Amino acid sequence: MSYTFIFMIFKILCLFLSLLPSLSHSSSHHLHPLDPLTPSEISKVRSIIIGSKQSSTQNLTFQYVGLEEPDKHTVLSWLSNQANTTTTTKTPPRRAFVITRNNNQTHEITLDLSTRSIVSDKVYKGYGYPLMTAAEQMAAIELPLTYAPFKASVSKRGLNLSEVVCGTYSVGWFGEMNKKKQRRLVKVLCNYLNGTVNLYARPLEGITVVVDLDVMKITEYDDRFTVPVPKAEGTDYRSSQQKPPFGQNAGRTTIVQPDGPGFNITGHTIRWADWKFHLSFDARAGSIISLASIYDLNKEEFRHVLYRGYISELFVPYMDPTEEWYYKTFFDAGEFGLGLCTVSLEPKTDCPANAEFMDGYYAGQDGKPIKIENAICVFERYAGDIMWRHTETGIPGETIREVRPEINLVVRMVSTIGNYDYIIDWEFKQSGTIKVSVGLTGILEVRSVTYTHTDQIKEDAYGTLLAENTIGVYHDHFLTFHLDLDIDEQDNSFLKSKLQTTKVMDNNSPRKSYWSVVKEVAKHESDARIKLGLEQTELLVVNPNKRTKMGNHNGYRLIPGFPVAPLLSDDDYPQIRGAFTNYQVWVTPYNKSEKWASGLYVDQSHGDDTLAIWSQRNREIENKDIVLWYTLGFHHVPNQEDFPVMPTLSGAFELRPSNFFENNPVLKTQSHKNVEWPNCTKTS
Ligand SMILES: *[C@@H]1O[C@H](CO)[C@@H](O)[C@H](O)[C@H]1NC(C)=O
Ligand SMILES: *[C@@H]1O[C@H](CO)[C@@H](O)[C@H](O)[C@H]1NC(C)=O
Ligand SMILES: *[C@@H]1O[C@H](CO)[C@@H](O)[C@H](O)[C@H]1NC(C)=O
Ligand SMILES: *[C@@H]1O[C@H](CO)[C@@H](O)[C@H](O)[C@H]1NC(C)=O
Ligand SMILES: *[C@@H]1O[C@H](CO)[C@@H](O)[C@H](O)[C@H]1NC(C)=O
Ligand SMILES: *[C@@H]1O[C@H](CO)[C@@H](O)[C@H](O)[C@H]1NC(C)=O
Ligand SMILES: *[C@@H]1O[C@H](CO)[C@@H](O)[C@H](O)[C@H]1NC(C)=O
Ligand SMILES: [Cu+2]
Repeated sequence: MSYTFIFMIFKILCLFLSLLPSLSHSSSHHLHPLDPLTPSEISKVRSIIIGSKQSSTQNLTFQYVGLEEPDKHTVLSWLSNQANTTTTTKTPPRRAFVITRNNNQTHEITLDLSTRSIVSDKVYKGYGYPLMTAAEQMAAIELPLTYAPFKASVSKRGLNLSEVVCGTYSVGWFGEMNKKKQRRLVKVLCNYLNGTVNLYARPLEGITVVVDLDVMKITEYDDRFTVPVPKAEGTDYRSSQQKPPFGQNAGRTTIVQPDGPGFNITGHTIRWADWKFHLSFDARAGSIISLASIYDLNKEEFRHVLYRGYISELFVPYMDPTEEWYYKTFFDAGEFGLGLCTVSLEPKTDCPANAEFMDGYYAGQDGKPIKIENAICVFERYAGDIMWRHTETGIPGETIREVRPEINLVVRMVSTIGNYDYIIDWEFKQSGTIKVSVGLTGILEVRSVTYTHTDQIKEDAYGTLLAENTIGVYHDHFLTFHLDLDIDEQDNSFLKSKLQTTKVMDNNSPRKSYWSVVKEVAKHESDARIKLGLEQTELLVVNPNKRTKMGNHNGYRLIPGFPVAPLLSDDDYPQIRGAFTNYQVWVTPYNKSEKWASGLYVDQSHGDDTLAIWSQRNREIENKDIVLWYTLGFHHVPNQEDFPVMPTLSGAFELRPSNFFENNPVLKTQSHKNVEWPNCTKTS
């Protein structure tokens, strides 16, 4: 997929683009009940919790701080009151949900910000551990550098310790059951710089360092074998470090919007074309879209589509079962935090020139707010595509041509989890479609080997030889989305429209077969577990209580991406923890506490709180408030082109209206045919 903009064939410098107003967040606006915690609210959370613990705060760390969202009915009644200008609307009480570690215990705390009180404080007794903080990971990666056995390993390899940098890797769970013996561990792996910034390309193979995060000490160390680190040459990806020959460049490109952007952002609420939605930021999920509704011209009202949509988990298992690699089965949202790993976007490269930016905030390990500047960008995308068209030449004497260009609204964030960069786009179309795309780029996780040619490889290498001494290890990426569709109202049903071949039995038709649609309503959760690609089926969420004038049920259709199923065996420990990927589609009844497909505590979890476990209750889902879960997957067999840095590989799915409108909702959409270039200065 290519995202380009209005091509500017002339070399011009558009001064006015830099004059676009940047987003201002006045603190005076009333908070929306789904707004993320503000920096001052995060500080308040910290002081309330520290105040309540008094003496025992020495080992207190904040592993997660976020909004405790109000109940759905509270939000919805706030919203409908909001629309009624004759009543004054009070924002429901602001609450925070906090996970702390204190004296080796995980605390789950809910607190009320307006009354400055702790509503509940429970000690979690299960197996998993919360998100790791950035500060404890920073502390852990420093440990090997002063650890004598590690220093000996480095000099044994003839390397320079001051050129070694380390990173943290969650340890996973592989069947150990003794809770008493369990400790909060992380593995630390190290890489070599000395002449490159691409540290991931030069791993120090053979060394295992295990750190206990609660005592912040190395508790296990092993150096099993030595493989030389791959050479630095050819690994640098910086533009300044590239040497000729260079290819031809594409034309210089930007986008011009003479009247400024066509969207409005008030607080966290965005209005664009006929869409209205709320955009939030969370340390674990990253961007969250809520209350997306679209204005219906026929009904003259906004209609609900998506109550809440976000990435619930991102599971990345690697396929090398050897001692130094087997545990690499990451749950990036639940262990590292897609929000915590969100990076600042660079204007004009990460997002086009017409983008506006929003900052994100999260709590550091000490509970103090940390700002991610330009964490999310919002922009109108015009890629030269066609929204709809028709040329009519069948009418004698005239030719009719009607075309409408496609202009969409994109909400983008990038999460860089160590080596990998994930570009996450929520794209709204005027036709009512919401398209979600994920772009994978960044640097592959590689293993150092002695091979310099594939002909030398006689045994399983678990990956592709990408460069001399460098194996790109096979792996998957599974992104599980929480999609709480509310089509007009909360009570919805999940429908499978099966396309079935029907044999023509009589002799009245020369045809022997045709296909037709057999609709099946999912009554229980078990009816809605779908392995895609096995059947020709359309998947819909419909409102069984609402129909078009023609009598079809109002609905939205899931258009999945390429079907990708997990290949690990069901009894493999990572797959037990990642069992929510066993089906690409699940439907559950709405339950406010069932947010995280991998469970609330994922690090070292045993898979006892996953979507797969909840679904076993086999609850009723017909004509109920339901949540659709969809997993977008990638099997990644690395290619040489992915080295030393990988060109973006994209996957996407769509939620598209299906008998939601009475007719084409973009029939009357105007095209702006005569957009003039603004006053621009020629550069050369
Ligand atoms: C926890 O608190 C104790 C007592 O003050 C202190 O000795 C210890 O270093 C602390 N541990 C960590 C990991 O901060
Ligand atoms: C607005 O609120 C008033 C007072 O509560 C109520 O009488 C009226 O019916 C409401 N209007 C709408 C459109 O909901
Ligand atoms: C936490 O547990 C570790 C063992 O993992 C122990 O050494 C340490 O003393 C404990 N710390 C506290 C504050 O209980
Ligand atoms: C570091 O890089 C330099 C330049 O490539 C090389 O000469 C030197 O041997 C390297 N040192 C080590 C310890 O790898
Ligand atoms: C090791 O690296 C440091 C910093 O990069 C450099 O100053 C030092 O000279 C190097 N030592 C050796 C023995 O190469
Ligand atoms: C944005 O705000 C302006 C000024 O208040 C208004 O004219 C325009 O219609 C709004 N646009 C949208 C998409 O709501
Ligand atoms: C909501 O989900 C949690 C976690 O699965 C479960 O413990 C609880 O019983 C559920 N509540 C209802 C009303 O089903
Ligand atoms: Cu990959």
